[in-house]
Amino acid sequence: MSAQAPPAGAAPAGAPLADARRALRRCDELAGLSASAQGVERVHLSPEHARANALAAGWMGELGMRTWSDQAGNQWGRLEGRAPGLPALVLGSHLDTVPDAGRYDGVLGVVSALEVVRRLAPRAASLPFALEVVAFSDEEGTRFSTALLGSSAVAGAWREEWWERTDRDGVSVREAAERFGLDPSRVHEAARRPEDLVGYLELHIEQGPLLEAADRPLGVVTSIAGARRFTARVLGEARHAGGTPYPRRRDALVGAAEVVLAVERLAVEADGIATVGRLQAHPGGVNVVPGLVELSLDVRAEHDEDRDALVERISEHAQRSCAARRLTFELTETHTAAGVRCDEELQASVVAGIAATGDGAPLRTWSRAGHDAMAVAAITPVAMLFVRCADGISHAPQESVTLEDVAHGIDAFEAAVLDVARRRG
Ligand code: HGY
Ligand code: MN
Ligand code: MN
Repeated sequence: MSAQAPPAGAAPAGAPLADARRALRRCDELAGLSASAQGVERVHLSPEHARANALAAGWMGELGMRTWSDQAGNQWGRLEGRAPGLPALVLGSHLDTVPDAGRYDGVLGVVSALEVVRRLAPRAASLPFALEVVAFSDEEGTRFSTALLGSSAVAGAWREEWWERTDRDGVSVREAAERFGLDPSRVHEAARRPEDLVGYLELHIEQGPLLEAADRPLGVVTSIAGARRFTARVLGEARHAGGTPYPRRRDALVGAAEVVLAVERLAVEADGIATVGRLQAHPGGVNVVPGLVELSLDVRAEHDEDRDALVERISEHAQRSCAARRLTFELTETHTAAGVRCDEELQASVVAGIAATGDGAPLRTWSRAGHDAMAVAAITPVAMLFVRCADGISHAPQESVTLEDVAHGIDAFEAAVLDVARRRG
């Protein structure tokens, strides 16, 4: 018999809405740190990233936290527990965004973590762990077509080949890091030792419609899907759009269109998730039959083996459909992340946290979206708390949350941290 979830919209018991209001105000303030005057865009190692880190560092300092930014561009704050130098329970998420982003993806997790620190700071001297907040960068991979760079460095999983990745202006990660004031030769200093950590808890908007459909403000994440990302190329032959008869054409864009439709059909058939988010026809003249098309491919599933089988099916189908048009299909992997199960004990603390808001049997779900917790899981147990977002919208300016749900989320986050403290005595 599940305890009734708090009626939607009910003011949360105990959560001063003021904390949630401040959290949402800070999401708005961070949304103003954007490369674009129209929407929100804040990418790895950009001036906006530096300003967001500085803003977060100021908020951390106000709470009495010791602050530092690491050699991967992540921003940290630390509050000692009942003794100096204890292993830390880390709360956090990311401050970087996708292009034309919403204002809550990642950001809500960071500002909510700071609200929890604000509440627990007066009793930090009784906590059996230090409390840290991390604002990761490059969870999205928007600028350099890979992802989780900041959290991978923290997990000690930095790959040297990432330095040579370039953005659309040809700037490499290495150059961008140096311009940002980082020393690439010291990136390994960002790695945290497992023995210095108790665990990692991340609050994040669900970025899907399940909580709204279940009329629940909060949910527990059981596992996080690992995405594989690719750049695909369809090669044909550029020709005159007027003078070239159809039998003589090797139109790369028509071939790519068949691939895009097959990606959706094969994903639906396999109960997987595959998306083409970007497509570029070359040379791009309106009177030129495209000779080359570059497109992105993002593939996920609840289990890695199902995801990998879907990648194979998509690749085989695309090879065949392109060959039938005398086109060539090439697939290059640009990012891969293994799916991750959330730690059972930390999940239990999240369940206890949600119970403190009146929901005794919270919705549990696997995350279709990727998160920094996936990288951090390599060095410490992780768990996530989902907050409902309107119509499941994310990665778009229409992304939104309610004040009440954010207040419930901060309450649950605080209660989850206290449950971890109780379990650790
Ligand atoms: O792509 C994702 O799932 C995440 O939002 N980076
Ligand atoms: Mn995202
Ligand atoms: Mn995110």
